[in-house]
Amino acid sequence: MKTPRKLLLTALLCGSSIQAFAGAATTASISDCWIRALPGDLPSGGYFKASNTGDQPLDLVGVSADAFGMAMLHQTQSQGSTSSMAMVEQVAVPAHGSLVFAPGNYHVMLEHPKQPLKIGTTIPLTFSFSDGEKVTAACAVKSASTMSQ
Ligand SMILES: [Cu+2]
Repeated sequence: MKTPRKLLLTALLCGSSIQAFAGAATTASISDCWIRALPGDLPSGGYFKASNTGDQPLDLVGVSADAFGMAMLHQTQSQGSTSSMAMVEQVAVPAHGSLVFAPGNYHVMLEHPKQPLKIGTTIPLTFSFSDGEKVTAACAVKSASTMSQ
């Protein structure tokens, strides 16, 4: 059993090194990122467009923000007249496609701002993808009445 395992390991190592080489060009990008600032200590929502130029689907697997105590991927789910939010572990960005986070659907939940949010400033959010890429975007802080870009 030792030889096949060794062969398999070699194949895996070769595979990953080829992928690392091919992955030198980034495939994930974030654009149009903005944060809807809510007053006081209320959680704010972050919205953006994630694009994938690769041949394989990519999962957005996490988000981090130094300016907040907590950042999570959320999805708003409407049932009749009520809506609730659920945390999502990952969201797929299709190959050669994009995924839009917008009010009423997917959003980044930003809780416990370390400083009051100022309209007109930008806050960096860092997005992690399933292929190990991390993309940081400067997100414009907009007023609570903003519903879209
Ligand atoms: Cu939420």
